[in-house]
Amino acid sequence: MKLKINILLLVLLMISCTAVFAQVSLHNLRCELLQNPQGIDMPNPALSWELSSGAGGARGDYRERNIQQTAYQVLVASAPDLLTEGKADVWNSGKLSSSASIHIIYKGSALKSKNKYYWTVKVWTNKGDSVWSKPASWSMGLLHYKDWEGRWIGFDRFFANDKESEGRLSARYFRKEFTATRPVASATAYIMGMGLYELYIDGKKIGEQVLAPAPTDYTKNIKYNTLDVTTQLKQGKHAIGVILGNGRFFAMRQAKPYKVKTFGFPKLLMQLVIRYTDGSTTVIKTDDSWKGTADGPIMANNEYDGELYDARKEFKGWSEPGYEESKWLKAAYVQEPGGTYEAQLNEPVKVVKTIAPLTIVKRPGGKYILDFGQNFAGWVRFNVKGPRGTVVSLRFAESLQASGELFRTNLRDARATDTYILKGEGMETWAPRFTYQGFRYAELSGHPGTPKKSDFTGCLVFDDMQTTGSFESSNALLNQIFKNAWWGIASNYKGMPVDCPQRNERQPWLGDRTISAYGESFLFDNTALYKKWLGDIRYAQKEDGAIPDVAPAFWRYYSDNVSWPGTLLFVADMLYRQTGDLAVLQKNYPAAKKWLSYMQTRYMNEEGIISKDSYGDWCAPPLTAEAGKGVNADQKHPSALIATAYYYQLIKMMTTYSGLTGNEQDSTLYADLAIKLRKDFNRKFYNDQGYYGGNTLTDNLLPVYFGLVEEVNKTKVAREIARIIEEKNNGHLSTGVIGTNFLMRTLTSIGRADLAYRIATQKTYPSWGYMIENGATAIWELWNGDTAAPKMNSQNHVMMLGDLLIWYYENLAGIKAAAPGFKEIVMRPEMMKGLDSVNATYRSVYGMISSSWSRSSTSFKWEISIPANTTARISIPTKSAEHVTESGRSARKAKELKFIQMEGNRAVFELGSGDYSFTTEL
Ligand code: RAM
Repeated sequence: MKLKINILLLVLLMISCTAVFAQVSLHNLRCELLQNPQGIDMPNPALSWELSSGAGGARGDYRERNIQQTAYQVLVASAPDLLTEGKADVWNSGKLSSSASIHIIYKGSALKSKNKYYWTVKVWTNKGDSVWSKPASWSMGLLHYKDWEGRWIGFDRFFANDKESEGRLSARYFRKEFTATRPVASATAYIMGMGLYELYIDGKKIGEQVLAPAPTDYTKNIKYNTLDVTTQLKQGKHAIGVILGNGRFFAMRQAKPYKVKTFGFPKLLMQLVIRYTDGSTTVIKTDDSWKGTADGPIMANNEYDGELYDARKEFKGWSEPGYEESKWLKAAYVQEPGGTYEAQLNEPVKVVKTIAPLTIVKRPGGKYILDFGQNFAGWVRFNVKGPRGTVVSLRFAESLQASGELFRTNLRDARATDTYILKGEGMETWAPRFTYQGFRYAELSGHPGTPKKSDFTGCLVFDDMQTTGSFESSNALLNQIFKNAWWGIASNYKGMPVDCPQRNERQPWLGDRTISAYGESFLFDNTALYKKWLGDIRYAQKEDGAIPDVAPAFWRYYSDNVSWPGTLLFVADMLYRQTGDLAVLQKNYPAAKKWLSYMQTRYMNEEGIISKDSYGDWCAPPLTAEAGKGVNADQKHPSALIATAYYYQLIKMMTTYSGLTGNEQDSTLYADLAIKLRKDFNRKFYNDQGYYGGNTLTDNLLPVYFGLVEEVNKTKVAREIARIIEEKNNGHLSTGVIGTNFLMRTLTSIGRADLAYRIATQKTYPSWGYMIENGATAIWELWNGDTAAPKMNSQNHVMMLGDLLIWYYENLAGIKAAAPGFKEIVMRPEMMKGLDSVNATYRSVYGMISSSWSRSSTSFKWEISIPANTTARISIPTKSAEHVTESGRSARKAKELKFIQMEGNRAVFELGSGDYSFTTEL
């Protein structure tokens, strides 16, 4: 009898072991946040992985609960078949006791330029071990300047077709033939085509990237792209073709040298490294054996003005072997741009989405207006058939005039026109290469037939990032604002975050992204882009410490204010908190320190006040839309309160970050300065009536959000904020970019989420709903975009989003990081009258987090998913903890849930990974 029991036990144990074992799986292996990246050029990249208990990620997949990693082991090898413990020839980390599964710094043998590395990981958890993960890989770029074997080629001069006065050049074409003498094992192209390039091999375009590489200040730093072209190359004859467009290299407005930075004529440095199967290698590199011409079909191009393409000038077969190149010129050696070379680690820009026109309407004079139903950035690809020499043009605009004509005044002098001249050889399909426009409407002229909707495709062009989140609620307006925000954000990512995609500006203004970048991160994985942009800002920093308002500083604005340059630290802070990557802080700390001290020395008076400011609460709404009618919105109201409050907040961040980044020597200095500034600020700006400064909404929001308000005054100031919104503004905001950055979260933190909700769901002026009521399909630059003068009035700008999207996720869905990277999550959805359900997901670096709640007057239901290797503290609105059930059982009694306490009418629990389904009575 005894023996029998023993055997039974053993069997049971075995079954449960196997079951657990199979449930811990690993997926989404990433090197420096990208999956299988090409051309990493850092000596110690970081590796991350996700654990899950099911198929991985989405709701319903986290079957096993409370999984915590206890150890890991990483193997790196030079070939996939060496990825076993005994054979891994590059790195075997050994089994390390650690819960860390993100940003694991590579510590193996020195990584070599151009090599490809394969890696795998195994983890141990409290619930069993994983097997070795499916291998991932990354390839190294060129680590050293000397790895570049070729020389810069180009033509440092104008050609006949160049339109110097327009700031538009004809594209430069380069070609080179070569022979692969042996069977090819692998081939990789490393390319810097300035300003923009397209690479062809044997007539085929390489890669899906467009508008590449990412723009930078080329005198400081240049991004190269690494492209695997192994499948293109067989033993035998080949040809490389490269087209170069202006991009940001040859400035679009040459006539404004006081403002615009220009870099010269297009130029190229590339090399193609071919490894043969016998182990030997050969490098095809740019030199003066290449041939070039500026007399090709792209007769003029730049971003603002568009492209002029004459298909009659196409050179058939120019990027294939055997092309008759005698009319082409010998490529000239040209000066290198000056910047260091770095692999582009941010995602390439691509045609991410296409949309069909909704309507095509005939207009007088043989013209047509295409309406895509959506304001977006990109271009139109079209099919056309007609006689040789027919000139077809598309002019773009965001909206129409009452007459039905395009409204183009707000583009300022951007010509925003693409022109195609037919070669007359049957159906011709064309899209521009080196331009993009921000538009909803396109006016077609010169079309030789009857254009059909199906001949036109709107191509949305932006950085090919992973989607991080979704959001839906019971409120249709909130959902529509979310959609508009998605289009606005997507339209303004172009290898850097620009302010707008349509007028003659399109600049990466720092102030537009201070907080918006954070909200954007809930929709798009913008980590690599913003890391790159922080680099752009650091490169733009002057010797003395000054940081510009635009970076890369294509427009040279070094106006010395706090709020725009302060974005360096705000965005670094955001990346650290959202992704847990401490390296971001380490990298940016010195630049922030230098700039803060620069500002303090020059602009802080003895009373601790910084009066120097440039923009004030930029684009705050005029009292009524009517009052703002025809008024230019570019009016500056510098504010010492804003400058000083921001400065204080930045110093507070530095106090924390000095310790985290190994700069402890600064901690006390910053801490003391913060204490002094807080006193000074209150002395100067606090009014005993219970408000700050001029008692604008923004003047009061900043001190509250930044923690500047003395304890005794907190209630008064909070009451004043509510009074301004309820009584003065009749439930509306009255904030510009600065105030809107902190509006929704401040209101929520003072217990007035209801007011935040009221503001967010307004349809009257000024509000996001008002924009939509007046036809916005993205987010406007101005609250009164419908009445303001066209001079500075974009219909596709993200800055007015402020902290709205953060609020959607953190406060409506209740998904918020409590520890960097969402290692700890706090879930506390706000309940307010009128909002009955929210369903949101967010893909964190640990995996998918989801929150889907709904409620009636008497009950609350909540389904959540928590990724493995994280924990969450959740707050459930309820009558009492006893009323809460999880999957039909009492939550208080469930052993995977830890009841913490009641906080008002909420029950707080702690739990680990898994899918949970809560129900309770209200
Ligand atoms: C305008 C735009 C831009 C803003 C600057 C200060 O050019 O509104 O978004 O940052 O002004």
